[in-house]
Amino acid sequence: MILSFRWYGDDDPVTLDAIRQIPVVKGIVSALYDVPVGEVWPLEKLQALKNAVEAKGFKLSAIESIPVHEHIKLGLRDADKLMGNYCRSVLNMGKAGISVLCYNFMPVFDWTRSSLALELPDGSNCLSHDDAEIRDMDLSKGTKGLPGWSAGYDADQLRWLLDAYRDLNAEGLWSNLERFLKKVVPAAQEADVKMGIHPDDPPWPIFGLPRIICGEASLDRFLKIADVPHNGLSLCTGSLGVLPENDIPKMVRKYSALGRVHFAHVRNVKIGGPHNFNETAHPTECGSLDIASIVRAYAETGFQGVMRPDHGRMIWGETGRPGYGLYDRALGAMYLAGLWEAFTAARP
Ligand code: DNO
Repeated sequence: MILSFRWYGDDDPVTLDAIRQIPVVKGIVSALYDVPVGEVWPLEKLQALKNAVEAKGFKLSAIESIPVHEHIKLGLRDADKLMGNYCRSVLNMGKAGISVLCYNFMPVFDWTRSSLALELPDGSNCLSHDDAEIRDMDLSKGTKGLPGWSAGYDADQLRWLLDAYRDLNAEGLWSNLERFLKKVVPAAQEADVKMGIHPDDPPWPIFGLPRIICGEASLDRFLKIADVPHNGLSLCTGSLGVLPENDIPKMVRKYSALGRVHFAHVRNVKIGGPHNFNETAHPTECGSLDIASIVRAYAETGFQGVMRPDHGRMIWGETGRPGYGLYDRALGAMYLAGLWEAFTAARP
C-alpha cells in the first residue's frame, strides 16, 4: 500500500514541505490544473509535475483527476474526438511512468454539499449535506457560489446541461460510459495505467441529474463492461458510505480481492437521516463507518494500490480549501498508517 496525500500543486496552501513532515506518507496525488477540460495533457507537463514531487522525496502515485468532458458523458458529436484526446493523455501518463488515474462520470457537478462549514460541537467545522437544502438551491445564476465542486457554468449553460441530461437519463449515461470505457481502457492497458472510477458523491441523483455509480450493483455492472484489471475503482468510503445499504467493509473485501481497487479514498461520515450526513474525523468512533474494518479488509486482501486520507475537518483555526486542509488530513493519515501497521503485522 502506498500511503499518499492529495496536493493541489503550487497554488495549494498546503505545501509539499509540510506534507513531508507527516510521517510515513510516501506518495502524492495531484493533477495538472491548467489544461482546459477536453485537451490532451502534455507529456512535458506531466513530467515536470512528477519531477517536482520526486524532488521532495515522494512518488507521484496517482493523478486525480483527468476530468471527462461533458460532451463525452452526453455522447455529443465531438465525443469521439474528445475520447481520442483522453486516450492521448492516458498514454502520456504511461510515458511519464505514472500508473494510477482517478476520474469520475458524474454529470455537471462533482462532489456536492449543502454546507462547507458546518460547526461541530468541538468547534471544528466540516462539509455536510442535506438534500432538503440542495433541493431549495437557486440555480438561476449558474453554478458559481454553490457549495461543492463544479466547473463555473453560467445560467444558460447550466440550464442547457440540465435539460440535456434529463433527456439522456441514467441508461443513456450508462451507454456513454460504456463507449468511453471501450475506447479508453485499451489505451490504459497499452500505457499500463490503472484507471479507477470515483463513485458519485453523494450517490444519488441531484438537481434531476442522473447518477449511476452508487453501490454494489452499479460497481459490478461497471466492472463487467471492461472486465480487465486496468478498468477498476477509486473506492471512496465516504461517498458510498452515506447510504446505509452500502456495506463498505464487504465491498472493499470483494473488490480488493479481485484486484480491481487501484485507489482507496478513506474517510468517515455521520449519517443523520435519509440523504443527510456530515463528514467527521477519520476514526471509527467519530462516524457511521467502521474504518478499522475497512482498513483491515484492505490489509487482509493484500492491497497494493494507493490509499489516501480523504476530506478533513478544519481544526486548530486552519482555513483553506474545504476538505483539504493540512491538520485533520494529517491526523487521518497517521490513523490509517497505525491501522495498517497493526493489521499487516497481524497477518500470518
Ligand atoms: C472530492 C474528490 C472528488 C474526486 C473526483 C474524481 O474531494 O474525492 O472531487 O477527486 O470525483 O474524479
